[in-house]
Amino acid sequence: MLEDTSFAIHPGKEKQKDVVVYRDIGDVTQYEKKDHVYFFHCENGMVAIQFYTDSIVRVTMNQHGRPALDQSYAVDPKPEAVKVMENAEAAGYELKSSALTLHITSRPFRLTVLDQSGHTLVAEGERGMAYRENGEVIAFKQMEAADYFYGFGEKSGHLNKRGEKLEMWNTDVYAPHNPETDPLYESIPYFMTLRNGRAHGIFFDNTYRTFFDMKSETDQYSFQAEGGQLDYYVLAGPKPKDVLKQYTHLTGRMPIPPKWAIGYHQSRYSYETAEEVREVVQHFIDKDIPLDVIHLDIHYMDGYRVFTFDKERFPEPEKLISELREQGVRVVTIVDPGVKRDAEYATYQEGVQSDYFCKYVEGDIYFGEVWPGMSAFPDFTEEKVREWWGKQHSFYTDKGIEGIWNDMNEPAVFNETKTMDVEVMHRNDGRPTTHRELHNVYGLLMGKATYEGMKKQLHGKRPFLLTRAGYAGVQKYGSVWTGDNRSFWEHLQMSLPMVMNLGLSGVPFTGPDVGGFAHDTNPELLTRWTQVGAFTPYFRNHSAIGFLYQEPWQFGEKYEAIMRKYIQMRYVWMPQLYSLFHKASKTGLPVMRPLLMEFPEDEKTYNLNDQFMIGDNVIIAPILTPSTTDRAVYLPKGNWVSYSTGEVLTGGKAHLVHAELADMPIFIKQGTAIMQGKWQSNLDKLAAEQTLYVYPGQAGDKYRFTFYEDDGETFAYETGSYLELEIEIASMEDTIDVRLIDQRGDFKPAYSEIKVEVIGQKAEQKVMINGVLTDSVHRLTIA
Ligand code: MIG
Repeated sequence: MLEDTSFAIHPGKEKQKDVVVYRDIGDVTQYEKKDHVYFFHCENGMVAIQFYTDSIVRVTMNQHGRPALDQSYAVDPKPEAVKVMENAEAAGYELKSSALTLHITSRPFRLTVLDQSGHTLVAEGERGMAYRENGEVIAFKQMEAADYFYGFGEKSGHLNKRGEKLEMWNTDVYAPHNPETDPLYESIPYFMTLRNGRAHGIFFDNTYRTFFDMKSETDQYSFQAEGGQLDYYVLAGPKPKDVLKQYTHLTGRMPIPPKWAIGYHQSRYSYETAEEVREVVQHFIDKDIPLDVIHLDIHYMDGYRVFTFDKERFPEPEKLISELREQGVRVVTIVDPGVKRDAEYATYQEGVQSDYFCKYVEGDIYFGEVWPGMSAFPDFTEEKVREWWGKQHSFYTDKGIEGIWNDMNEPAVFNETKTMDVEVMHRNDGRPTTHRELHNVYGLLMGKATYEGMKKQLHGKRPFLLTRAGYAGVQKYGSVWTGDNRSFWEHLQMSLPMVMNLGLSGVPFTGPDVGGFAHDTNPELLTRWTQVGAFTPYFRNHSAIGFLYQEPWQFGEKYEAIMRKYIQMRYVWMPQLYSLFHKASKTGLPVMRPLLMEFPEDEKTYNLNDQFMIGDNVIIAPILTPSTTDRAVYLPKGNWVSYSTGEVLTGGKAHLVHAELADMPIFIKQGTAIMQGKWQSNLDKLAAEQTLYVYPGQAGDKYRFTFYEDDGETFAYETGSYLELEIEIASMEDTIDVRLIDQRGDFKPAYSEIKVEVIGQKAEQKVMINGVLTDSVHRLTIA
């Protein structure tokens, strides 16, 4: 390939510069308020401003006419009734809610958004909102020297995206993911800016191909789309956590997953027969390695036809599934969107006869080549198609399956463009529009169809969905794995900022293929990766056809023992993790977070890529390079206790810590507590005992957290069947006071009390439980 040689930079190849002329929205000619929306008629179009809440304002520019305000694929809630003070001055307008102030100048239209204390959040300079004759829309915003940028969904590279230009166009990328590999499978056109400890967000709700440019200019950034409206929301912050709450108020929050989905998953492309599957599961049982889920990749199907099982490789799927279930293991099956063109295949017949497939405007079905050969693609932009697709899943639920894995839903097609023809015309519930506009929501809508269908058919049980492609709001339907990574140490390293930025983008349940998908893994990499996996929200080991098998026992007893320890540790930490998943479902706050989320005042955390937090008090600092047993760990202010040695390290600086292969550095903040269970066995994963580990702090430290528990698999929590314990730890000179401040919900767990263990109790300190001094054994009794 000439393109892979220096020919690619041949001087004669340099293209002529494109002539790019942006037309500014221009001067305000008329101002009008209608149904709580402020409309600014301008020379070259119209801008609508609408408050969603006190701290969320939406700005929509349409160069053709009145902005459409009801066509979002991501935002469900309606605007609240926000009290806005309006003020029209000679030079412009002021709109003010309790949290946001908007200054608008009218010649030309320029917008500045400030927070309630007068800090500028988003400002326009010489350039503001504009468009091109080809339909592109763009917003230029001023960039300050102190700005750091996060979010943007699923991106390779580092945590802070300043200095980068990013693209959103859902793409199947098998080629090795590099720092420059962009775009990938998910499009989340959203980011958070952190500036001097204060954060705000922008959600650019546009489904076309979009670009975010924090690179080309030093004092200005821009976001742009190939078409559609310039439609964006400014989120006031002021803390990173506030921004997350605001963003997920708009785009929704993850429903609490079934507990089993938070456990360990084993996958392979593919376990090819029922015997092989049984054998793999049996190994886990025999070796006492925890396993909640085994995945069936494409080989389970009959000729890659979705909603079928191969009769020879998987002759009695119900039997297999129920037997595995008795061993404590569930099956998740892959489902791709492509439906094989086969006149004798029921799903295809039905799709054609009922007109469910994507078509060209002329009426011909679009066919693309994927695994099954020529295939048609359901038009998920239609409600009736989503319902039909959802119903097909009774094929799986009838056999005892509760989880589905959506792959190739960018959609990926084997051709030059890697996807569907952008001229395909989606019917889109009566507002026909091309694939060019809706490409980025195809996977989201497939996920919605699948999740909602599964939910109906599971009669009260929680479904689990794993999806590769998505758009803003994907968290409402599924968890996301980061696609086809490789067994490189660099990919282990890159997975940390990637998962953290996904968390900052509202998607809390994500993780990479542990061990690496393509390429041969090696024992040390797999071991280190499994240690990290035990603490990433989604934990699945998966590998590709043609490469080494990488189940935890594949490389001998030494490595197996360490992986067993860490996979079991996942279950020891389950009460803590499950409480954090619950919190994420309520607030949008991610389970796995960058340190900047908890320490936004500490600049040292702003681009910390090789450490992360679980909740607000635990720092994980994994080893991410080969033959390494020491690493630097940055600990923010406070004192931090090593989980494995009990050693106390002072924060506000970096430390050199030691960790043999059998160990991964974990630190718990003094003055806080964590909740732990016990690993029982694959047959019985519910810990009968819970322990609250208290790490006393300085006199005067107080820490409050909520422990959450429920049945782990139904929606009964929606009607009160849960247990929430509000626990407070107060550290004092001579006492450590552990208090149950509040208990909510009527779920009765298997245990009736929680053991309390104090780590690092001083000789002069006594322990009080609910105000009563206790001796050696401490217990919190559940009412
Ligand atoms: O490109 O179904 O990312 O996890 O094993 C192959 C086979 C299609 C891509 C997914 C990968 C999966 C594989 N799929």
